[in-house]
Amino acid sequence: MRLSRAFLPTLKEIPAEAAIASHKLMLRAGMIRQTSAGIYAWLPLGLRALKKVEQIVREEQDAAGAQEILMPTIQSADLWKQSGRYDDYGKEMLRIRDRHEREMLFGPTNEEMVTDIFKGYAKSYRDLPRNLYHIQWKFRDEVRPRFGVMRGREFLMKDAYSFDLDAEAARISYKKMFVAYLRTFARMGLKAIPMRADTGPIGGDLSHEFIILAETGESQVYLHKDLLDFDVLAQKPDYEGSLDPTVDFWTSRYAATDEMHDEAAWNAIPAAEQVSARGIEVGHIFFFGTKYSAAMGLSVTGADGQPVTPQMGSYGIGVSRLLGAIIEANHDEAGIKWPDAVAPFRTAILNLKPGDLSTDALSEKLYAALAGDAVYDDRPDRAGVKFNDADLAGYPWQAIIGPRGAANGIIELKRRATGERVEVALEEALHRIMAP
Ligand code: 5CA
Repeated sequence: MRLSRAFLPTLKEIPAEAAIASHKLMLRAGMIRQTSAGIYAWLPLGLRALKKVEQIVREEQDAAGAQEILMPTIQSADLWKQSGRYDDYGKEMLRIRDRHEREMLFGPTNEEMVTDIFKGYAKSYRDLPRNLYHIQWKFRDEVRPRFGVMRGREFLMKDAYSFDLDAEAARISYKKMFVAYLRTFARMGLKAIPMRADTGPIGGDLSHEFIILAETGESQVYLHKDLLDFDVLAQKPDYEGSLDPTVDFWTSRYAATDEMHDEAAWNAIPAAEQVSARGIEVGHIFFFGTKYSAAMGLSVTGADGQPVTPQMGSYGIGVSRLLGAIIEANHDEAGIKWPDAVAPFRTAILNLKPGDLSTDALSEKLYAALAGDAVYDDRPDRAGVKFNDADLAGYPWQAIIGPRGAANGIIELKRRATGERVEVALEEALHRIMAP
């Protein structure tokens, strides 16, 4: 993307209600624009980062054996009356009437709808286990939408739903998602810690929240330091075999949010091994047995010919919230420091003197070689403006091309996360930028 033609509206004046770094930075860098309270439009830079996050979520769901579908945002109230949640959900649910005065709603989650869809096809034990997920916009009329995309009213969620024949099989489905979640967040450069959690309005008796550590997080969390040292990606997931070792490790060490905190268990941990921190909930998984399948009449024929009510779980990831969370965990005074895997563009090429034959030629060559995964700052602005904007938007690499270097084919490469700089020729610059 050439900045001279890009729709990348950086902001100098930040609205007073932007209280935390990620919200301020997303507005300043021109990633999002608020259109109503808690509702945002995604601008080109923000949308690219959102798509990167979404794709990592998708790949790990697919790898764990879940299958992608896409359910609508608008649902019929009838489904929710069947499960009994229509009245329970209260003012958080946005209720709508169509032209025939039929009661509809903008979905805050999809347990009812997916159970109804599955019920239309699943007849026998051979139709299970299955795990269906989608990545779709949700609406919850939060009392206090705040912190930008972190607590929005309209937000993008990945929600998966598992169907199993018995509780033991359902716990295996739960563990697969547990491992897939650890991998998903690790690939985004985040340390996400699973913590036993309350089940709230979703229900059930087994639940984990995945919390990433960040100073501005909404929850206070307590954990054993071993959990911070574990390298999730060094382990190859074994979704066909037994998943116990990984999950057992995570569940064997203390980790709790404020609500579930147990002072006695905490005090039993040596002080040097205790970590207390602030955290952001980026995912939440639930096992709730037959709560929805029974209420909605989902039943299949078991191997012995008897009817079986499937055991279910649901698994959510806050895809749009993750953008805020990643920025909370990766920024400094100057702006965002994107982890490579989720950066909207990997490189910013800063041509310090557009119109100069050698800077133009070298910049164009690098831009072509980076094949779309770069912004090219070809604007006729001062160098200082370009440096500031590149730091603010947080591209992992800056390729700085000035007339003196360019005359000798030299590019100054800056790593945004560390501030490290080297002067290299084009081939070497490409080599470093492309390195995995
Ligand atoms: N049906 C279940 C699992 S699919 C469910 O809805 N779980 S949830 O309520 O915990 O939401 C899943 C994830 O969505 C949360 O972990 C959080 O990361 C994200 N989320 C929830 N509410 C909001 C919100 N108002 N703004 C942004 N993200 C949100």
